[in-house]
Amino acid sequence: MTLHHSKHHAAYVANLNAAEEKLGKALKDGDVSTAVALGPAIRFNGGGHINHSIFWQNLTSETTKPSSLLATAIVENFGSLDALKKELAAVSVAVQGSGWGWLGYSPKTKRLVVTSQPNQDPLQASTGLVPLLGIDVWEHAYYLQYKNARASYVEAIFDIINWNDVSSRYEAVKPC
Ligand code: MN3
Repeated sequence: MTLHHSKHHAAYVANLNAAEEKLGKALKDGDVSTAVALGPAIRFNGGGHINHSIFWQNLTSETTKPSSLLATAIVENFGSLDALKKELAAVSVAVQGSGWGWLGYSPKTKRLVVTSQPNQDPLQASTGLVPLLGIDVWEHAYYLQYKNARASYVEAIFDIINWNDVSSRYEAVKPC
């Protein structure tokens, strides 16, 4: 996790800063072609920064549990917390190649949704879902400790989920 934070996340930030600088110059120069060409780099590195910023806050060494509001929503949408974990684990493990498993909130349907995104595609900008809990299933997230056993990594990560953070994110967007 230290390497993941200090090297991988740091690289997304450094590359995003570089792309932002080029974008600023291109826009100032009226160079629309260069500005448009920077789109993929901004999506990838900006997404990497957004996703990892959520990921670190989603994790804790302390024992936490969903707030009563989130717990109620989980039961309404999935039947139980165990059922949510099972669905989120299955979707995360099934990501082809690199990507993220997500628990999100849909402002449109007012429901909790489990889904996944490829690469570093950021959930909200890509789908409109508000990200509550993200599981990084890039190999860099687990290969050092778990080798190729993505499922074991995903199973273990549920032991360190910061449900206080997930609950805060839910309560910030849920309808009153
Ligand atoms: Mn990562």
